[in-house]
Amino acid sequence: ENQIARPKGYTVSWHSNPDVEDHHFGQTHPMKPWRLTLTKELVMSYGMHLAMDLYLSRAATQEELKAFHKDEYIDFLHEPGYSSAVYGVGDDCPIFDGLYDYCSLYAGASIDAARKLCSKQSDIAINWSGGLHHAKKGEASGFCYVNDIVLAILQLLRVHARVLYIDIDVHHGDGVEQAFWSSDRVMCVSFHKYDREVFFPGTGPLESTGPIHPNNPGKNYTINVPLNDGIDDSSYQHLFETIIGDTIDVYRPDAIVLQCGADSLGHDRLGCFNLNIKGHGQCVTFVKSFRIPLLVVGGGGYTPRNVARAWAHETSICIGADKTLNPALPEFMPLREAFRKEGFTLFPNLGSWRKDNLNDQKYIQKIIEHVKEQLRYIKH
Ligand code: ZLV
Ligand code: CA
Ligand code: ZN
Repeated sequence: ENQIARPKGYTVSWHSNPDVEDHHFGQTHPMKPWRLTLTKELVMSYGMHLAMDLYLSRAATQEELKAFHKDEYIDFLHEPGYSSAVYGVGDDCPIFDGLYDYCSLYAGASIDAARKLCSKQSDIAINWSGGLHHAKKGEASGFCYVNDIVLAILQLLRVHARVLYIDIDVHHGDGVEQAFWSSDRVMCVSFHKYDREVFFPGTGPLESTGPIHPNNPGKNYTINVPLNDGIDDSSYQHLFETIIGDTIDVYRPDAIVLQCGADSLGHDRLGCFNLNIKGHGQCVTFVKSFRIPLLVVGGGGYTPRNVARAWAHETSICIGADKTLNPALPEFMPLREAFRKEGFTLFPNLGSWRKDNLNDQKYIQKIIEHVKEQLRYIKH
C-alpha cells in the first residue's frame, strides 16, 4: 500500500509537535492550528513519513526566544497578566489559553530544523507550524507572536555565510525584512499582494530594496515583488523562476529558507491570488533544484483543506515522491470526513473564476526589469 521510498542521496527531516495543533485563536479567527493536524494526517496516510527523519520538536527556551525578541516582550508572552503594555495584542493577535506554549513550540521546531541543516544531518528540513513572518522584536503582528523565521536564520548564520529568504505567502514578509534590513548576509525576497491602503500589512513596494544610505551593507539586499489580485500559475511561475534564478546566481546563498504560506492559493479565505496547488508547489520544486540546504516553513493559509493539500504535496516534492504520489484520497485516512463532502482530489481547480488576473504582461515585465537592475549592485 504505502511504498514511498526515502529520497536517494539526501535527507529530509520533519519537525513537529502535536501540542501546537491544540491551540485556538477563537471561533471567528481565521488562523486555525488544526490545519496542521489535517496536513500531517494527509502526509502520513500517503506513507510519506517513512521517507523522512521525524523529530518531535521541543519548546524553544526563553533564552532562545530572546536571541531576537526583547526580554520584556517574551516575559509578557509568558505572563500576560503582569503587564499593562499592549505589545501588539488585539483582534489579530489575541491572548488565548496556552499562548506561550504555542509560540515556544512552533519556534522550537524552526530552531531545531535549522540546527539539523547546520550539522548537515539534514538537507531539507520542514516545519509547517512555522513561517510566522510578521512578528517584530517587541511586538506581535498579523497572527504572529514570535518570529521563528528570524530565530532560524540566526541559527543558520552561525555556520552559513549567506542566507536567502524567500516568502510566497500572499502577505508581505515584513518582520523578517525588518530584522535583516541592514544586513548583506541575509537577502529577503517577498512576493505579495500590495495595496498600501487596504491590504495588510501595507508595506513591500517594488522600490523598497533596503536602506538608502550608500555605506549601509543592507542596501539592495531586499527584493519586493508587489502584485495585484488574481495572479495565475503561469505568470507567477515566470516571475518566481526569473527572479529567484537570477538572485541565486548572483547572491550564491549557502542556505535557503522558503516560507510557503498557502494563502496565495486561489479560494483562500483571506487571499486574492489564483494559484493552484501545483503552481504553488512549483516554487518548491524550483528552489529544491539548486540543491542548497533548505528550510521549509509554513505561514498563512485560511482554507484548511487546501492548506493540507498544498503542504502535503510540497512534502512529496521535498522527498522526491510527487511524480509517484496517487492524487486520490488515501485509503487509510483518519480524517477522511473532513474531505468527504467535497469529493477528495489533491489538485482541485483553484483557478480563475473568482478573481480576474489584474497583473498584465507589461506589469510582470516591469517588475523583472526592476529586479534585474537591482541585482547588478550585488557582488559576491
Ligand atoms: O498569513 O482579523 O487587516 C502569516 C500571515 O501573513 C488587518 N489584519 C488589521 C489591520 C486592521 N486589522 C483588522 C483587524 C481584524 C482582526 C481579525 C480577521 C478576522 C476575521 C477575518 C479576517 C481577519 C483579518 N485580519 C484579515 N486580515 C487581517 C489582517 C492580518 C493578516 C495576517 C496575515 C498573517 C500567518
Ligand atoms: Ca510574501
Ligand atoms: Zn499571509
